[in-house]
Amino acid sequence: MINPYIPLVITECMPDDKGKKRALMTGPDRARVHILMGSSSDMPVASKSMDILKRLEIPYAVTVASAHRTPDLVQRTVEGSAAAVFIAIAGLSAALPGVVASHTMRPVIGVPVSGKLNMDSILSIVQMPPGVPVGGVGLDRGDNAALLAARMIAISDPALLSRLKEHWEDMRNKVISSQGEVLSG
Ligand code: AIR
Repeated sequence: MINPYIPLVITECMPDDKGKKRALMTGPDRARVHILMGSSSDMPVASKSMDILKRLEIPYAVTVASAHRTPDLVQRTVEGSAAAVFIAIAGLSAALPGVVASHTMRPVIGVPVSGKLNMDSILSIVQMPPGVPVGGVGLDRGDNAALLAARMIAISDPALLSRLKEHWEDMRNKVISSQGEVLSG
């Protein structure tokens, strides 16, 4: 039985002896970004965040905790986390980012998950009351949440900033080469 108070996955990417990146399991104190999701059904969106964090070699933790079904677990997860930034992913009445922000002074990025309505989760994240700020990205945009978290951490981490710039350059090159494909096709 998994202890729900211990984050499910904590990954740190380190180069192995062949210079290839490999994922390592490590302790919760090493995570710099903590991803919370309201349900395991939000995993496809969380995976987008994890892919970016792995690529940028940012250690992260992941916990499934619901603002409504397990509010105590949300509080304990936030209070027990050493992460610099939280990414909170939820659909429907997406209270999770706001509840996380009510338990910490660290920045929280909310990711609304798509469903039948979509505006329900978007507005739940964007319409926070004055005094409890939550940043928001687009519907299902776990990737952008991770990139925004990386930009926050990169303010005081020059090595991460250069990895972010490489990522940006790759994106730029893809656009430029797609232009060539359009012209030749
Ligand atoms: N949710 C879970 N607890 C509170 C909320 N708002 C959200 C989850 C998920 C949706 O409800 O974040 O997007 C449906 O959850 P499930 O577990 O029924 O698939």
